This record gives sequence, C-alpha cells and structure tokens, in this order.
Amino acid sequence: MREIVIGGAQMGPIQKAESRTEVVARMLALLDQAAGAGCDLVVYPELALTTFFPRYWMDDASEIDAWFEAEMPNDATRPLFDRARAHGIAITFGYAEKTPEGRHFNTSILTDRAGAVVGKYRKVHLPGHSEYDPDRAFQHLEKRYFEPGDLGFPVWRNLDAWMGMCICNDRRWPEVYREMGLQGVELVMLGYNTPSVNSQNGAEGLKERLYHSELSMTAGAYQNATWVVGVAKAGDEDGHPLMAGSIIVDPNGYVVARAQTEGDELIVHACDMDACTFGKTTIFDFARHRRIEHYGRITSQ
Ligand code: CDT
Repeated sequence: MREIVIGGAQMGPIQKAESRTEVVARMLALLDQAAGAGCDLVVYPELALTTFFPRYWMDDASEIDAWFEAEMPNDATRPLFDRARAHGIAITFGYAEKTPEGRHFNTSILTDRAGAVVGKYRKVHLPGHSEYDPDRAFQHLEKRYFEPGDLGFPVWRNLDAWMGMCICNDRRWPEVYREMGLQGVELVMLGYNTPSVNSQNGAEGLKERLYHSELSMTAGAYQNATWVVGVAKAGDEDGHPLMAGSIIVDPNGYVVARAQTEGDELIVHACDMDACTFGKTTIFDFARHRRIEHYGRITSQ
C-alpha cells in the first residue's frame, strides 16, 4: 500500500487589506494542525496569499503588480517552506506569478518533503473577461490580469506517486484530467476561488454551484482512476462571498472527506495510491480501450 495522508487546507476569506505575512501565519497554523494529524502532504487554495483580486477593476500596472510574486519563495512565504521542511510535509499552493520577463500567470507549485519545488503549473482555463463589464453583478477579470498557462498539464513523481495540478476553472474541463490521466496521474491537486453566486445569472444558487464543482471533480476522479483533492478559499471577502465545498475524492469518484465550514479548516484522509490500479488496468485502461480516431474534433476545433 502506498499511503499518503493528505490534508486539504481550506482557507477562509482574505480581506483586501490583509498582508501576505498575516495570511502565511494562517497557513502555518493549518500546517501545524496537519502535522498533528500525521499529514504527508497539504493542499492549499488558488491565489492563497491574497484576496481574490480579479474581482477588482485595475488599470495601473503598479497597482496590478502589487498582487503578484516576483519570486517564490520570497520573504513572506519562506516561513511556510521552512515549516513544511521541518515537518517533512510536501505542500502545494497557488499564487499570482510575475516572471522576470514581466509575464503574469495564475500559478501553483508543488514541493517535496524537503521543501524543494518539484513542480509548477500555470492555469490554462482563465474564466471571465478582460474589460470592465457593466452588465455583471461583479467583475471576474482573470483574462485581464493573467496569460493562459504555457506549461501544459505535466505530472511529477513525488512521495512515490504520480501527481498533477490544475487550478479552479480547470477542474470543470474533462480534457484536464485526461491529459494527466494519460500520464498515469494518481493524485490531482487543485485550489479554487469560486463566487457563491453567478455574476451573470442571479438565479443560480449556492446549491447548484457546489453541485457543479463536486460533479466535475468526482467525474474527473472516476474517469481517470485518480484521487482528486479540491480546496477552496471561501467565505466573505469584503462583501463578495466565495463558496466552500472542499473535498477529497477517491479513484471511484466517492467523496471521502468534506469541509463543513467556510473558514480555515483542515480536511484529512489517508489516501492509498494503489487504489488507482484497478481502474487504470480495467475499464480505464486507456491504451486498450480509447478510440482516438474518433476524437479529432477535441483538438481541431
Ligand atoms: N477562480 C476561478 O476560476 N473561478 C471560476 C469562476 C467562474 S465564473 C467567471 C470557477 O470556475 O470556479
């Protein structure tokens, strides 16, 4: 049995005025709790270091860049890497990345137990819009502040398992799981910031938002015989509610751990990576059963 005890570190709201240092202190508290629970790996949300700033219209480059990290780790996040190394816990978290060339990505990284970065992913599916939209109840300007990711969907060997990452809206796209599934992924980790209401359809309630999130992750898990860990940043950020619903999903598509609150909350499950083997060698043995001659439209349109 290849068991990895995974902690999903859901985070409650981060207000606009909250500093990186204050946020990292909360992440450290969750990490210590995870160490106490015997975790080997902790998954934090998308854009874990700040409020979900794409809801704010900005035009000034320096105002925008203030939300981005030019290096990782940096002074604010080094304590997180140091504490993770001290506990021997691998971590993954999301942040806004500004490259040395001045490019902007919605990024997540993965470390090993020694705190070394072993993987980086840049969000491919950027929802929302790039210009101010007066018809929306609130803005979702990811297409303004980020470029689509340029790294594809790699997987990495870490903690004796094949691990991959995606970010928030990516979780709704079956191609994302399949790209990693074709590389034998056993654990997909993702964070999200999902508004509790649809900015373009006020009738769509929280119940439906939570259902679609869970449906996407449970289907991705089952159809690729992989564990999926989805972790929210939730709660009310300066009057803007984000939904919770963090879950750990097994390779049969069953939810085995679920957050109960919209605050900082750790969910934990001992995940056996060998539980992926049955699905990968039977119904979802891709090499034997896929019929790619009929899938041309998926990449040509
Ligand atoms: N952060 C993120 O990708 N959120 C989206 C909201 C979509 S509404 C524009 C999500 O898919 O959850």
